[in-house]
Amino acid sequence: MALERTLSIIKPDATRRNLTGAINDRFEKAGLRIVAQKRIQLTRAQAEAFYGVHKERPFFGGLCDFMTSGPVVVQVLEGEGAVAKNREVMGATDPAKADAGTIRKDFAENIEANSVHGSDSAENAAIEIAFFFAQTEIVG
Ligand code: RTP
Ligand code: MG
Repeated sequence: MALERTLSIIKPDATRRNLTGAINDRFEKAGLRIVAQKRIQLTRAQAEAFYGVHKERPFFGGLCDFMTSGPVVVQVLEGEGAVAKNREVMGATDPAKADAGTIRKDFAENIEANSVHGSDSAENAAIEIAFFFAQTEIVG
């Protein structure tokens, strides 16, 4: 499997509860290397643009409210099959349905405040990484 990169976001419910280090520990123990990272406050426009694919969904407004409710940590994770590996470590969107030992099972509050985002394909990963990072900010 090829070395891949994926975009991860530690969401406001997790930064609020000081879980950044605990979540990063899960990534690193799974063999994902954090090759870029910054803590930022998303603007409403950034949240709406980032989640533009969901704009017709009923949860879109609430999701943008939540994602701008506090700081997030955006990061680039690198590893063999990083996109799928990260989704595996994150667990299902709804923590009630997530497997034991996953980040969402152990830390998420509910289906919306679910602690982490991870790109869902290599193609979207490239788009999402470019949304937040210049090439010079990523050091593999
Ligand atoms: P993500 O994009 O954040 O990695 O999560 P995902 O692929 O597992 O879930 P997705 O379907 O892309 O949904 C994006 C985010 O929207 C919120 N959501 N709320 N209230 C709801 O029913 C609902 N469904 C989704 C979650 O924060 C989800 O991660
Ligand atoms: Mg998604």
